[in-house]
Amino acid sequence: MAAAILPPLLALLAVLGMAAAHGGLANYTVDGTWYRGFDPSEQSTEQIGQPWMVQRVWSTIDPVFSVSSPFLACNTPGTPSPGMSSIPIRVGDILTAIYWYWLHPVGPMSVWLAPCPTGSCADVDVNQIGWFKIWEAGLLEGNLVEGTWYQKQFQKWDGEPDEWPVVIPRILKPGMYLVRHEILSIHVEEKPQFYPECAHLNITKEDDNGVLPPDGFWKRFPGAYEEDDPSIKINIYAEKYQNTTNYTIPGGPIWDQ
Ligand SMILES: *[C@@H]1O[C@H](CO)[C@@H](O)[C@H](O)[C@H]1NC(C)=O
Ligand SMILES: *[C@@H]1O[C@H](CO)[C@@H](O)[C@H](O)[C@H]1NC(C)=O
Ligand SMILES: *[C@@H]1O[C@H](CO)[C@@H](O)[C@H](O)[C@H]1NC(C)=O
Ligand SMILES: *[C@@H]1O[C@H](CO)[C@@H](O)[C@H](O)[C@H]1NC(C)=O
Ligand SMILES: [Cu+2]
Repeated sequence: MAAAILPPLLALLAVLGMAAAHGGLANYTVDGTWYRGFDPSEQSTEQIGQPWMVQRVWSTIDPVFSVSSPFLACNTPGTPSPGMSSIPIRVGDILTAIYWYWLHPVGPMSVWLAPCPTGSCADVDVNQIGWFKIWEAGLLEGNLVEGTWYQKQFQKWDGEPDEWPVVIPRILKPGMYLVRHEILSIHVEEKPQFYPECAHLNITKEDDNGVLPPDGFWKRFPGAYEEDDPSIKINIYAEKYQNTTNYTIPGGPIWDQ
């Protein structure tokens, strides 16, 4: 299906020798400052243990297929890199995720935060802590197959890095947080592909009046999604969706205070 929609880009990637149409979150920027993430295509020994690393380790560009996988939280393996650092950012600032050659056009995207209770995100078990969603985007216009999804719109489609900017909520309590970016691609019928990556944030605020979301916004990974959720296990090419121009993003409401 992707081949039918995207011949020029696939041709470009064939030239570049990138056979697999997967990708991931490479780097982050805040206010023009770049923070480097993990690159699964580079030697891990040159990245793990480096003080500049802000992202948890993900060793493959392949998706996570199961809503019950422990790697749904922060990809595979999702472990912290020893001595890694965190991205300094203030509430109200824009965190921009930079993706390599993202290629899938269909499915929702979401951003989640989890406070690190001990103040050190390296000690956190990403499957045990509570996450809340701060941002999401799905189908912007048109139908499920040919319509414009944010996932299609955020891409430059010429091989250049793609940018995904998100504001840190202004009333958030400052502290150390994990940030989790997730792209869910649903272009293959009833075989959802989850692409999560996590980084560590040091969120600051001028005063101490910040808050956390109330009950009802907190989720776990795995746990946030049901296998039989019709938004996740979906065949977008089914005749019954022919004229459907709405899509319910899974995972519950966003906390967008
Ligand atoms: C991410 O940063 C590294 C190191 O600066 C750079 O080599 C790479 O091209 C960047 N990737 C993207 C997609 O911007
Ligand atoms: C977070 O940032 C504050 C302000 O710059 C700094 O004082 C603190 O040491 C940082 N904490 C961590 C764990 O990096
Ligand atoms: C979709 O709309 C077209 C044009 O109105 C109609 O012919 C078709 O039967 C509709 N399909 C479904 C599944 O409702
Ligand atoms: C579209 O909206 C209807 C009514 O709210 C809902 O039942 C349906 O599941 C939605 N369709 C999709 C694909 O999410
Ligand atoms: Cu892919």
